[in-house]
Amino acid sequence: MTLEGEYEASPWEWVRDQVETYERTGGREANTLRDTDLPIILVTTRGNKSGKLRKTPLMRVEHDGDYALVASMGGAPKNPVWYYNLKGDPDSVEIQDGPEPFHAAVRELSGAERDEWWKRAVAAYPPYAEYQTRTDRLIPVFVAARR
Ligand code: F42
Repeated sequence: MTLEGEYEASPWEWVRDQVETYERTGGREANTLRDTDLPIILVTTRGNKSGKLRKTPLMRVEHDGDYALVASMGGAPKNPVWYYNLKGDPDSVEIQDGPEPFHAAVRELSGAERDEWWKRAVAAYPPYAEYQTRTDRLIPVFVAARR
């Protein structure tokens, strides 16, 4: 299934470029975080105000076919906007990890389940641990499963 709606690119140039190249090459290029060899995925959400489709690269944290989505935003004091998009419309989500996107169901984690996925997230991308020390908010973690 493909989400219906108008796509609005990120205002951040490096993010916009990564999304464009990843999609154009079916994930063969622009599939790592810049200056690293750590893999990323693309997540499509629906804007909670505009209703437009937004595409967000995130680090790839995969386990048994499910993915953690870590709303770290580099340890900034505020959640990224896509956090609110996911909360507002958790049914309008697509994940791309390779050539084709797939429709996903997401939910925010808490307690032991969050702890378990947080460990996986830090194993995949160690700077998440440092990001947590920079902010008072508990960095939100979602799990996304193929529908
Ligand atoms: N960010 C993370 O939080 N975690 C990661 O693991 C991560 C990895 C990563 C890897 C590669 C890469 O290129 C980027 C990576 N990022 C990661 C950054 C991530 O892709 C996002 O850019 C970042 O998290 C910020 O997300 P954001 O949703 O806050 O994006 C801002 C810049 C943005 O797009 N703002 C738009 C704008 O026009 O200002 C708004 C987009 C939007 O969704 N608007 C809503 C709407 O309805 O359309 C409503 C807006 C509102 O006012 O509520």
